[in-house]
Amino acid sequence: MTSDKSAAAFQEAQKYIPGGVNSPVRAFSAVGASPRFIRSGKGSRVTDIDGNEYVDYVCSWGPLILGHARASVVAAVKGALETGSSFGAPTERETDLARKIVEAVPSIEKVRLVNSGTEAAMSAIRLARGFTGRDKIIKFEGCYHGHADGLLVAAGSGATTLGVPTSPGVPADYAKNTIVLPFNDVNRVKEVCDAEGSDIAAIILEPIAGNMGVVPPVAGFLEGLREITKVHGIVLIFDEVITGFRIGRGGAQEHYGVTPDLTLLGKVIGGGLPVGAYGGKAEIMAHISPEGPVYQAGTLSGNPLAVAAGIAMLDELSKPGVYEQLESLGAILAAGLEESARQVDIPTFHTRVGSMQCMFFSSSKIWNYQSATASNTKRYAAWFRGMLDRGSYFAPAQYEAAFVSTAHSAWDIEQTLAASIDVMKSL
Ligand code: HOZ
Repeated sequence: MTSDKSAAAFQEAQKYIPGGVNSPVRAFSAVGASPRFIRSGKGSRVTDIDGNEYVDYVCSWGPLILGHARASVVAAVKGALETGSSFGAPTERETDLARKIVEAVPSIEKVRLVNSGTEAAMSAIRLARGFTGRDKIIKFEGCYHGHADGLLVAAGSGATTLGVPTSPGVPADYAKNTIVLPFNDVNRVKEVCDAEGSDIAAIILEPIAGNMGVVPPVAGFLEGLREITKVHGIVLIFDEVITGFRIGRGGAQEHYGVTPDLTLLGKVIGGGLPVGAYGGKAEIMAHISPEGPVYQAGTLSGNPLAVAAGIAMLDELSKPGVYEQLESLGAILAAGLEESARQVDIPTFHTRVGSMQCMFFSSSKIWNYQSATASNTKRYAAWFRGMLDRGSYFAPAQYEAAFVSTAHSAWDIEQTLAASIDVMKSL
């Protein structure tokens, strides 16, 4: 498999774009490779500019739960484009998407559409602060909530991959209001809230961490947070940018039966176009401008193309059998990858919830950031490169998730598992 055209395109891109990419992890620097430049995607597969085809387990980092260029989504976007791409004025479609979100997600009574997960997180934190009149927030090590100041503290995803979990450029004055605690340790949260709960506006977390690899919550963690936040009047925020409409229509909150006060959405609800959303109790959302005094706005918020894609996506996800299919594909992939490592005695630890999963190259159990970041990232990198050469495109970093979509077939996964057996033998 040659990648000369991608290599040349990367060189060219580096002349004009920092690091040659518009989001750091795409540069493949964590896996000692040069990124493939993608020409097109259809269903479960992407094709690079050298003509190589890959079974894609990145799925645009989560949004493409129906695969690439799904006919209904394409038709919806084309239809919307023909009637105007942006108005900066309300449209009925926005209400339609909002209604679908409210109907599906247990915690959401009202929702505001924005343009990205980062924007959703930043706005929800401001809202929680405005609502409570408090400044401090608690976040968890390795959880990633986008790149706003104050949330880019002990952050996962590319920030961890590239060794800058707390970025230069985040003022100490911002970071000091962010209390960072270990994921899955409810006792530490209780201690901190017992000491300074009346100063804490919000606890924010990914209910299933998806940016330090995939780390599900241990039994009692989410329930414990719900209880503590109720006692201290703290706003509980679930960042379901990855898990929303992926783990099920009601997200991780429905799966685990724990209802937060506010929820962040993104990825799936935009069908692959730039969208984010935050929503929750009407009483809290009433503080958002123009209903209330907490300001947040955006020219492209509720953009007609993104909203049309989101509606088409959510309509397909409401058909019977979709999540069962995703569960079964995810299980086959996870079991097969595990078996490929076991056959050659390479220690791995596998985590999975439905259609999101991670294979950690680690002999220990993974339950938080510390255990996740003790993984053998060099081995992941070697496995990643071997898989790429054999036509399977996984995330170019250990600390990310692998996703399946409804477009993945049993044959796709079979091909990937055969490749993994081969690659594991070569490690
Ligand atoms: N933050 C994303 C991974 N969790 C990366 C997004 C991208 O590079 O597209």
